[in-house]
Amino acid sequence: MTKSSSDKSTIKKTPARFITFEGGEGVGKSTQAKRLLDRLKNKAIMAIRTREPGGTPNAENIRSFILTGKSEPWGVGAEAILFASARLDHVNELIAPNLKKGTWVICDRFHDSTRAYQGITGGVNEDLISTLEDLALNGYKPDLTILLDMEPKKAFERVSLREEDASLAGETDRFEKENLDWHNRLRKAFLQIAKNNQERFVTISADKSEDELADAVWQAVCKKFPELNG
Ligand code: T5A
Repeated sequence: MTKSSSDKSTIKKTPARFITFEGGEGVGKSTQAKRLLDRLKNKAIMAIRTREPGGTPNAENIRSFILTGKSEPWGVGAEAILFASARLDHVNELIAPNLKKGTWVICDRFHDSTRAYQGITGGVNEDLISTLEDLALNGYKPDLTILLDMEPKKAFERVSLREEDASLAGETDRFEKENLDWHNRLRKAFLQIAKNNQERFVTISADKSEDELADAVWQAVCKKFPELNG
């Protein structure tokens, strides 16, 4: 194959990768997931963006049940099970089929969120979290997880700007109402998970402009998957 014809076709043939974004509320995960999708598409890579909880009709139903607060009286353990149920459907119906056909998958939150929110911060037993993880992932562990790290107080300032829209849509996130101390513990939980899984995680400070952050994310993705450098 000549050098001039190799770039796009080589990239298209790279194995499909599974990339997740994690972090606290409002750190910019959704924004950066979109930006990464655009960059991959510019490289002629087939890719989709999805989110958790959600991503499939069944999982979106569970999302709305949890985030509108209906599951709160059931307790944090039941919520961990609900998140895992949504995840199992998401993996089986959307993530696995796409990876199998060679499409990269970018997911806005995944199993590390259950470990951080319901496990370390919420107090659900670590063994139960691991069992739920095994069940829900069905072998589909992310190849790369990007943790966007930021002081919760600053991230809340971002979230507050669009709070009005969120309530109009009828989906007020029940976890946003936890106090600052809880969110500081959540931040530490994510950092701890990243430290325990260094082969998979890259932690990036999210306290920068959208463009700067998009560049930092792209750099991390290219470092992990050098085939992107063509
Ligand atoms: N949950 C989820 C669990 O408890 N357990 C689980 O297992 C799972 C999967 C999900 C909730 O469920 C919990 C966690 C959550 O509480 P969600 O609505 O998906 O609910 O909540 P978040 O994931 O936190 O989504 P957010 O939209 O609140 O945060 P993002 O995606 O991190 O932030 P984003 O990109 O939407 O940006 C927030 C605002 O900031 C602006 C954006 O325009 C937007 O207005 N912004 C920036 N502003 C300045 N500089 C930047 N660099 C910016 N980037 C974005």
